[in-house]
Amino acid sequence: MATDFESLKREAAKTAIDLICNNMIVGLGSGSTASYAIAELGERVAKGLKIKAIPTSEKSRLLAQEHNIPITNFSENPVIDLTFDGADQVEINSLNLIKGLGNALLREKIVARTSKKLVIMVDERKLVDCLGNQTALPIEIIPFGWETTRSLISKYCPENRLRLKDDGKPLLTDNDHYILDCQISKITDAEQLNKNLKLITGVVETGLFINMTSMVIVAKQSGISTLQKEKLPL
Ligand code: A5P
Repeated sequence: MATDFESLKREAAKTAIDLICNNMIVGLGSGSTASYAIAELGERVAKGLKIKAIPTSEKSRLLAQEHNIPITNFSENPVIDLTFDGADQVEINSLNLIKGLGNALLREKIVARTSKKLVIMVDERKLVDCLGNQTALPIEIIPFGWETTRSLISKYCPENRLRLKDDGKPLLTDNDHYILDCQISKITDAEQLNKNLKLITGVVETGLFINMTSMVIVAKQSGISTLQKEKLPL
């Protein structure tokens, strides 16, 4: 029987939402798994759960509004208790991530670094021994002079291409930036690569999330399992 990955993502999303308690400030991730979680959170809010949320993309903001989830901001609430989000790849041992396939990596990283706990929800296809290979590493860059930024990035990631929309024009993120998708067969030192890329003027952020993950909820056909570095109540 074919695996129903959408059901697996929904299961992971429900497990993440079970971690949310009254009065928490909650970071809302982006992408299809996070959308399931936002819908589930909306149901809990309708039943009386009291939280406030900070979304990581305009799409997630709209979804949260549709589900009547109260939205807050960093001036009212500078610390987030828990953020749930998806990922494009999870490195099993380190829990380092590649994120940004859905264009939201910059806000996702700002929200993640402001969160006491970052809970990642994935199905088992996203788990890897080493980051890279089939999943491109997205890098958010400033449109001005992007060609020159790209040639500097090429020193570390020679195989890269500008992310385009269906009409062939460059995709603009929620922050009006471009994204460069870098194909790297094996990212053996993600921390150093992230540092090197961030030193290039014109690079705004990379999709490498290093030492940020508190817990990964993995939905498999055989059930839910968790990977974590520190103990969290489930
Ligand atoms: C958004 O920019 C991404 O970081 C997403 O969190 C990531 O692409 C996972 O999305 P899915 O849950 O749709 O796989």
